Amino acid sequence: MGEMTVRIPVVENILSANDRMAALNRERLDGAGVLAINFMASPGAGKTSVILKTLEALNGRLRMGVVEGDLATSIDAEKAAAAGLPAVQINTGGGCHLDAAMLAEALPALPLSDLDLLIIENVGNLVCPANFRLGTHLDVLIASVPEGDDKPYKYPGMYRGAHALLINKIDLLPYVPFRMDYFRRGVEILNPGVEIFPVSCRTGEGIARWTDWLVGRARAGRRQP
Ligand SMILES: Nc1nc2c(ncn2[C@@H]2O[C@H](COP(=O)(O)OP(=O)(O)OP(=O)(O)O)[C@@H](O)[C@H]2O)c(=O)[nH]1
Ligand SMILES: [Mg+2]
Repeated sequence: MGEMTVRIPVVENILSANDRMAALNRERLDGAGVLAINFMASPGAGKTSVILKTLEALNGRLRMGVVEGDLATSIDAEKAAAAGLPAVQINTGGGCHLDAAMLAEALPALPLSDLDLLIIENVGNLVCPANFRLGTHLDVLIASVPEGDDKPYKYPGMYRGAHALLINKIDLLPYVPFRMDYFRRGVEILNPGVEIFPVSCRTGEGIARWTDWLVGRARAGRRQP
């Protein structure tokens, strides 16, 4: 028996245990009427910045909380808490992604019944987080202009699964080479019709369209049985 035939089933077992835990998280979130979003992006793309901008632009339309995934620090959770958000920190101890069990541990620390929206900032990484469902309703990918326009082609797994895509730092378009049509073509091949929001956390451009969409999704979720 080759090595691969032993290894592959082990990975599958780990993933299905994670999926079971993710289903429990989903039940808990649905029970509390909370729309939960998994923010994924490379390090520094602007996950925390988008969270803070979203809070500002929502202006009370949705009651929001956050879970901050990080290798080792609580820097982002402190920023969120300072902005007035209920925030929980998960440190992965060097792990490159959050998993459903980590989220299950974090949820009781949040006032779920007082929230409409929970944003989970995953660990900055364009590979690992795509493989672990958390039980969230929407996977949102945040790309950013300085990362380069080839990222959909190089990290297809992440782009394929996303329910929405933010392109952050569009204020930098005049300063860095980024072919928007080439980028969008790559996205379209992997994820046809995915909702795309070009935004800038620096200037605020595009943020209102994103938060209006979010409010619509949260309200639609609440109408579901
Ligand atoms: N020019 C510009 N800079 C931005 C924008 N959004 C975020 N930044 C900057 O990008 C850097 C990283 O932003 P963060 O929000 O910390 O990114 P992150 O994805 O949360 O980073 P990690 O949590 O470390 O993975 C910071 O210096 C931000 O000020 C933007 O729209 N335009
Ligand atoms: Mg961050």
